[in-house]
Amino acid sequence: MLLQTDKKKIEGIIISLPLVHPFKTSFGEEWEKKAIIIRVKKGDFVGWGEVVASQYPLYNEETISSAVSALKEFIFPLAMECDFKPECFDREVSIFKGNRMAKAGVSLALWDLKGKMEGKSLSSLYGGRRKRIPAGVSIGIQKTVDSLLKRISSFWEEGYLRIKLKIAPGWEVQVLEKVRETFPHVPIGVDANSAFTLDDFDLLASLDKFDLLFMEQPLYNDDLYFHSRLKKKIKSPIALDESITSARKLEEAFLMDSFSVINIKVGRMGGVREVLRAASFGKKHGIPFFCGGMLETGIGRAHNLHIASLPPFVLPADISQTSRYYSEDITPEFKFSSPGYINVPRGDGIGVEVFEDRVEKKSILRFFPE
Ligand code: OSB
Ligand code: MG
Repeated sequence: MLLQTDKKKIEGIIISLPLVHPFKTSFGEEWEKKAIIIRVKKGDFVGWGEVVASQYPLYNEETISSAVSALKEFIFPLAMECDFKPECFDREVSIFKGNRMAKAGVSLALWDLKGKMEGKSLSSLYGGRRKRIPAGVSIGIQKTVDSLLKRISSFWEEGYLRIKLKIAPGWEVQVLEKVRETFPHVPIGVDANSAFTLDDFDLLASLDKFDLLFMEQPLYNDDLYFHSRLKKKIKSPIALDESITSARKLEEAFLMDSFSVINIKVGRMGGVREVLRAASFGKKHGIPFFCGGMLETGIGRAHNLHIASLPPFVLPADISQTSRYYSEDITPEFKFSSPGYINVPRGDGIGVEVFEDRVEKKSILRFFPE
């Protein structure tokens, strides 16, 4: 029987933050970011995590509400049984299928707690090397090509090292033609968020002429095999995002020759252990990684910076300055330390302060273990 006071030591807080600019992908448009912030307490120490599920199951199958029920019913109780030890949690939680974003939010909070209790940064706990992370930016679909060109130009001037453009059927060839006309040398990748099909191989091959850094998840969100078929037909390097839901999937995709580079997101992969496994596989086989993003608040972004410090993360990340996302975040602002680079925070755990008053102010629901 759990004591009521113990149940208060782990909680989820749903917050909502308005985005500075709406973010439109092949699957939908977001005007505000809803996130589930995880807070765990042990003694005087507090650990923070973030669940990156969205309101609707458009990126993957999880949602904010599916995550809330998974957290309350079985993920929080498991974290308590593990006495908030992240190694125990990451190992035991794997008996539960799916619900990876919900699991990852707690995994991250427990790793932050451990870092703070041991006086170590997450980067050092994970075996990270990099002190600063090369930064890219991901630009959504705009109302007009002109406004897209303006956005590219302003981010490029700010110093981002590469630009990722969201594409979708009808927002590809003609748009990229204009983009390349205006910016012949800017390093550009594209992300389709699984919007194309087997009927589109010729269309996707016609993007070869735009000299793309990568083409991210052009096909089905759970697919490895057809991406390997597509890879033989196009020159743009394929990046996988949605399909890589575990270290084992990464290995399968590698054996199938389905990709050239990988977008790693801890939420999509269910927690820190899975990312560390993927990183050791990536290191062994020389796979280039970049750290992806889900428009995280400062908490998730700090976690991503630590992850991106691991050896295989050689490519510019989808980790941008705070100003690109929020006018008022729940941590201090992330800014370039020199153009195109964001430092890995150096304090214990995530290494950044969390403004608890802002978390309170933005919160729309709080919940505890059931
Ligand atoms: O596919 O990488 C994606 C944001 C929400 C959902 C999916 C994706 C993205 C991004 C944003 O591309 C990257 C960022 O956080 O800056
Ligand atoms: Mg993506």
